[in-house]
Amino acid sequence: MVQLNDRDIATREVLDWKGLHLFHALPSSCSQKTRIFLNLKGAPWESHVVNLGNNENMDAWYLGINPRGLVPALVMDGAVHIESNDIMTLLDGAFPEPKLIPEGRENEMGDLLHHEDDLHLDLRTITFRFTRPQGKAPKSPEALDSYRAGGTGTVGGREDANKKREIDFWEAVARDSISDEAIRVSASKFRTALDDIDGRLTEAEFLLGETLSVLDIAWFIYVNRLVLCGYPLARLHPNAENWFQALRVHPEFFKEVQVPAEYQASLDANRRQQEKDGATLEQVAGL
Ligand SMILES: N[C@@H](CCC(=O)N[C@@H](CS)C(=O)NCC(=O)O)C(=O)O
Repeated sequence: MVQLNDRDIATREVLDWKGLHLFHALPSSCSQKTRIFLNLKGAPWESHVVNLGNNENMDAWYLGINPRGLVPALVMDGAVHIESNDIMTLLDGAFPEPKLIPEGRENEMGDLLHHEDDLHLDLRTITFRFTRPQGKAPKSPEALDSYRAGGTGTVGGREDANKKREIDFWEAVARDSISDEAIRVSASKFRTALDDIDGRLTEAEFLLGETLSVLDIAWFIYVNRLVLCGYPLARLHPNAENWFQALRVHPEFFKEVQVPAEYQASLDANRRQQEKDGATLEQVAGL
């Protein structure tokens, strides 16, 4: 569980905030997860939108709240929590209705969420290759300098390696763009994970049995993103497709995955270009 220590936090004003405050970005997958979770809980929360397109997450003020410079981050009665899965786990205790981590299965859930989180950079790799035109560095050198310089750099009182991992990722994308091989590796991890999910769904309505859990929320969001990138879910994992479509119509889920018309138009233009080049996700990854 990642709760920040007092000395990790440079933006001191948040220590006085009462109630639930979520820092999040509209199209961010990890933010979508936490918003769906909060919708299901019906818990009151205050929204603080962080614009990733403008690199607001890399400025000193936000890094003073989350030294990793990532969204989401939760401030609850002056305590700062980061990591979307940890935030949902914490809030499941604080707002027990409906229970979204089944009693007695906390350790199993912890392992399954850990596995999901391990795939996050793979999701980002696929996203940045298939949802935007290639050839332009996603983060400017100036933004990365600000990212390097801001915040305490510690999490839980210790030097944190995650920011460097993020900067390495953005620099590698700027230098080498995202190779076909990187796509094959990431897509194959998802194919394996989704085979497992498909198997689980032959026997039950949800991933952990007959009731909805945090694991469904987390994988719903990953699947949503993969489908947006052109992953052939219905062909490869028909049970997962049915589960995904059934969840998607629920208002708590539906409203968080709406794509603004302008963004959809740019996704469609990218897809047409990929089709012309014979370089869709299906083709590059050999799915
Ligand atoms: N393991 C973290 C990952 C958080 C993360 O990578 N968030 C992305 C958005 S989904 C982000 O903040 N990206 C920063 C950027 O795009 O500049 C979590 O689950 O909260």
